Amino acid sequence: MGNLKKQQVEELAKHLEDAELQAYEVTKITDDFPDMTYEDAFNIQWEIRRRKEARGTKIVGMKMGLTSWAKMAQMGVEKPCYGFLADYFSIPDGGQIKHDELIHPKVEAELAFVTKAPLKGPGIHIGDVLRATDFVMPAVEIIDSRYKDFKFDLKSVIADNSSSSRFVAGGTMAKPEDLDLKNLGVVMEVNGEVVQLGAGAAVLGHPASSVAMLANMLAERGEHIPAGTFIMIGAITAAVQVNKGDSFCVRYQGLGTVSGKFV
Ligand code: 0L1
Ligand code: MG
Repeated sequence: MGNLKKQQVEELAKHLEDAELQAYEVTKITDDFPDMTYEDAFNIQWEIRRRKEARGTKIVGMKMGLTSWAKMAQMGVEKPCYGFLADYFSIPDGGQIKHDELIHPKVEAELAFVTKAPLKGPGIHIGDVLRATDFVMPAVEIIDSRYKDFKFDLKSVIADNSSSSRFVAGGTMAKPEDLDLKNLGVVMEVNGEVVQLGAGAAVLGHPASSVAMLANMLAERGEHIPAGTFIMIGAITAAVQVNKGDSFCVRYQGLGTVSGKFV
């Protein structure tokens, strides 16, 4: 059930999207709307998506966020969230990310699943996801909460498209049956120094669980994951803050690297 009026949802969507497009910080929206519900939060996110699509922006994928227990504990939230990926979020592997277009970006090592069959919740489980997966590939997310000092609660962050801002997909694709997804090792380097390590199981025990959770969360709104969807599963490592001039390289066991530079 939502507590916000349609006009309030539209105003909050504009408020948060303006902050994203013009790269400025705002305070978390639950400060002013303490009675807003999770449904209100997703209504705001979907309204931001509608605004972008109305301007001709293409939606090129989905992301799950806060999917590691460690990160949920770190940010003080109780469950994962999802967001959408817009066409202009995509940066080529080895490419440049304009730091001035962002507020306080952080880099996260993730994997992406690309589906070959639709996934319709509720009740989707890892087996359904693996059967519906065309291939898995490395991906790095650049998150950039629009909230001051990255301070938020779960409802505020959902409304803010789960801090989505840029992503880099690269490396080598592989069929899920050829990967040991739970044990898949990831090493993140910033400016040539190892800053984070992790394995696939950091994401909800198995990377495919994240895709299953997305299908089941979308089902709550009558939505599903169509065939051919690119889905980022959430951070395997902690998010690392980066400055202008920093470069990163994430090495994925058996799947190559993903790199980029903040300019
Ligand atoms: O992609 C993520 O895991 C981030 C989701 C939003 C929380 C954050 O900004 O840290
Ligand atoms: Mg992420």
